[in-house]
Amino acid sequence: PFLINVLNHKEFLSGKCDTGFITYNPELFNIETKEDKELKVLKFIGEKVVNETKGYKPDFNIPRVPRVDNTNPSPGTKQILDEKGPEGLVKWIKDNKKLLLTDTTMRDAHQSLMATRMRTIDMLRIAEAISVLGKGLFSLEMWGGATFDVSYRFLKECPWKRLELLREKIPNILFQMLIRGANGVGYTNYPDNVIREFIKEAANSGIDVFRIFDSLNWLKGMEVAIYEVLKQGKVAEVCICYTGDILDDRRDKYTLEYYIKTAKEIEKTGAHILGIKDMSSLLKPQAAYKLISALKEEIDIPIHLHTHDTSGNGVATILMAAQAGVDVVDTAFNSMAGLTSQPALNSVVAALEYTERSTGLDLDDLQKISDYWMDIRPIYSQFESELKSGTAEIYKYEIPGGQYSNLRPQVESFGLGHRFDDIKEMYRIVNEMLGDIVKVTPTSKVVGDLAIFMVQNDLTPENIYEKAKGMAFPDSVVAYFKGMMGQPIGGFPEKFQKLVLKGEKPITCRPGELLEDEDFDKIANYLKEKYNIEPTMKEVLSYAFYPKVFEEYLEFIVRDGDFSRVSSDVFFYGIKEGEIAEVEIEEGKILVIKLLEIGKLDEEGYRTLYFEVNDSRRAIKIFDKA
Ligand code: 3PY
Ligand code: ZN
Repeated sequence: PFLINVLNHKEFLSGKCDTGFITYNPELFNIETKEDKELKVLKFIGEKVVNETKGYKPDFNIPRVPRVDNTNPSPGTKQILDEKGPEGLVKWIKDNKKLLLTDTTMRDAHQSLMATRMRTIDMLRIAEAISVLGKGLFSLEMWGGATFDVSYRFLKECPWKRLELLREKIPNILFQMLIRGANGVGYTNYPDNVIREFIKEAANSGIDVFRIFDSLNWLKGMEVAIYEVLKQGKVAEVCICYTGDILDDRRDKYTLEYYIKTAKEIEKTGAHILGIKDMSSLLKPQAAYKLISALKEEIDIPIHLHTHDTSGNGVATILMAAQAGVDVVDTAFNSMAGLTSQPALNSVVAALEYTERSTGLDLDDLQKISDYWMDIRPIYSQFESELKSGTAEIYKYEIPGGQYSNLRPQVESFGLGHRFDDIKEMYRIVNEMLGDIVKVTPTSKVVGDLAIFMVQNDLTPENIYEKAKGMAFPDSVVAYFKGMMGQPIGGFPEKFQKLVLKGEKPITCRPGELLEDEDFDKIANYLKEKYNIEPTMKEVLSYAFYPKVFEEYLEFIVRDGDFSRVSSDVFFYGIKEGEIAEVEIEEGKILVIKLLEIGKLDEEGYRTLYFEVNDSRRAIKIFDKA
């Protein structure tokens, strides 16, 4: 059966396979019969129905996938990069009068709105339509940030495969990822060779634009990543994270001068594009105008603005930035925009029609893509926050979009739901205690963890030095004060640092200088022995970033099955009584499954589920954990 699997495989037939082919397609080893797979999928559905949804499933619209002819996709920005290189692309951007747009729907928008849960299958269904109807977009941010680990951790699917499959279907628009400098796609510093190899593999798999940031705006933390992106011949978009308020004269740390100085330093690194990363939606419209106008005078590389709509002022910020001459802006299709996500793409396009900065994009075409996401979004509603409107209080708390929608459930998990307002206030106070720092993954987590810790233990800025003397602070806080996330502007508050480190010495150099190189061969051998696979570099890297999460993923695939082809309504809700669903268990193999009945609880605590599968009756027993 293994040989048959190989001979029938799409990549093998197309001759596109290389040495990684066998390990990279774990399904080849599924020498399982169709019956085994069928049983696994029935068990998976049974578990959902009995132990998660209790038989409840909302009605979902059938997603409207626009029909397009993509036999000859129009050349787009991807071709400009491939033909002219990063410098050619930069020249093209600078010669352009139009406002260029990035769509973030497949990365930051779902990360910020629905806890990063969007599955590859939902992206793939609209991918060809995006390549045709969205051909004029500058780029698609569709990888990196939290999507990497969430993909393995909760969706049980391979992020590398997502990248490669999307690349096949969208050959004409630049692909963009978010990389957290020396933290890569993780939450802590990794050895330099992990960052370098990761970038190399990502570039080879289809990433064109690497948006690099450091969570303290510490340039040293981005050095390795910048150098490697340049070496790979890809686009290095290096960020300043925006914090504070340049319109407020009382705030003298993150001033216009500070941003100009940092932007100049970034330009000197060889960066192709300056990214302004306003993760917390703090860049007010007039501030955007002031900042972009000044930067346009001072630096020569194009400017790409990333903001969120948490404050409700997102579109205004984009429009003011456009007026000041920003080159590219981040937006998300309307049905996936607003709130903690990006400002609305279709609305920005409409607002700029018949003006100097008109985007040249077709609103009717873009509407079709937005309609598709509108149909998909309700499937993920269980992951959305309760936030119903933009909030101006974000200017006070400075909490990043993704963290803001996640904070309440996190606080509730500590049993502190009733003290949510105190925790937000403490977040603000903790930021002051730390000396007003840039707050973005992972430093935003430090501030969040510390705020929760302080409220939990009734600590205040006044009593902490006595009361917390013997206390062990959260791991993230210790790592921060040790210097493992880099050096904050203005240094660490010494007294606080001493309290947390309890005599341990902090570092002041780049953490990567102290970390030993990762031993990739050792990881490969370990995976090979334990899982009987021939691991690719991508798999080795996934393990290097997230050993436990990656192993749990491998174990899930072997034990429970690979459900990446199962549609999302079935993946999250199973099938309800009386419903008929088409379930793809492997490429081209579709089972028509009807759930006839959920049986009563028996004496041993099981329920029998009766199915009709391709016209045959099947029954399975599931233990009811309730
Ligand atoms: C991430 O690091 O995932 C972010 O989106 C930071 O804003
Ligand atoms: Zn963001």
